[in-house]
Amino acid sequence: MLNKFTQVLTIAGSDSDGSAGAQADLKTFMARGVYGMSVLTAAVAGNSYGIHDATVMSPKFIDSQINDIKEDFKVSAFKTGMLSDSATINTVADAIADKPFGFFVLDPVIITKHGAMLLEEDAYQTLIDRLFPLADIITPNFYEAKKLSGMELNTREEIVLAAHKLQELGPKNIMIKGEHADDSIDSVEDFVLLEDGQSFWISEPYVKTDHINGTGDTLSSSIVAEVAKGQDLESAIRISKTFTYQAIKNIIDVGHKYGPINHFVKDNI
Ligand code: PXL
Repeated sequence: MLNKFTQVLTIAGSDSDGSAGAQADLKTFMARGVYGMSVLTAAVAGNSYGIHDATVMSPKFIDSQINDIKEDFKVSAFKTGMLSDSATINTVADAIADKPFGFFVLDPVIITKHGAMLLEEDAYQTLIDRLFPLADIITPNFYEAKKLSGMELNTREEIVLAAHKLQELGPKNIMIKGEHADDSIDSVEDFVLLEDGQSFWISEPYVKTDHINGTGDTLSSSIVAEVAKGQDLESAIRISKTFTYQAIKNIIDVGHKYGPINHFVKDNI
């Protein structure tokens, strides 16, 4: 008997060190038990010390990759990660306008954990105009939420307001990932605003480690996998938070500086 797997897709950049981008997405898809595919938008040369070079795929080549997936596969859910510039965003938006790939998790990747910029500043508005209206959920980190909402996020009230402001720009659901501002705080808090107006905070203990490359990519691709397998969105978010937390907590010793998280982690989640 043929073993039919749930099929999912990431449209993202390649990271040579395997810690982030499409590589982290594919590892997450594998760990969460779904068949993963990848359309590459860009490739970065990087290692655990940082990103040292990058190249952007041509719109034509991105379009060819998306068409090849469309023609052959039944994708249940997908995500976007690094989209570099307006030309890339426009290409992806045009190619997915007919909604070929199901549930859409938009991870609005702007900056890496260590400060490398992965989206040109003049493309923020293109992202909002072209992809926000198509997104089922966006998962900005603290910095990205500030940039995209144009708000300062100093209090919980401001984070809630920013989530509503972002929702008005088109995405159905919003997850703003918290930052760990200072060492006296021992948890990280994310805020989720759902399509029906319900909202909740999720708190996880803070893990003091340099091995956090690919955290956001892993969370968003896990949400893709769990929704594709049939979980409702809130359960998919909670399962994915736990998986990501476990992958951070169970450190693997790879690279000399800012290492990857652990996609091998096995858990009853
Ligand atoms: O984690 C954000 C990210 C996304 N995509 C690519 C990356 C990174 C971070 O390094 O390299 C390709």
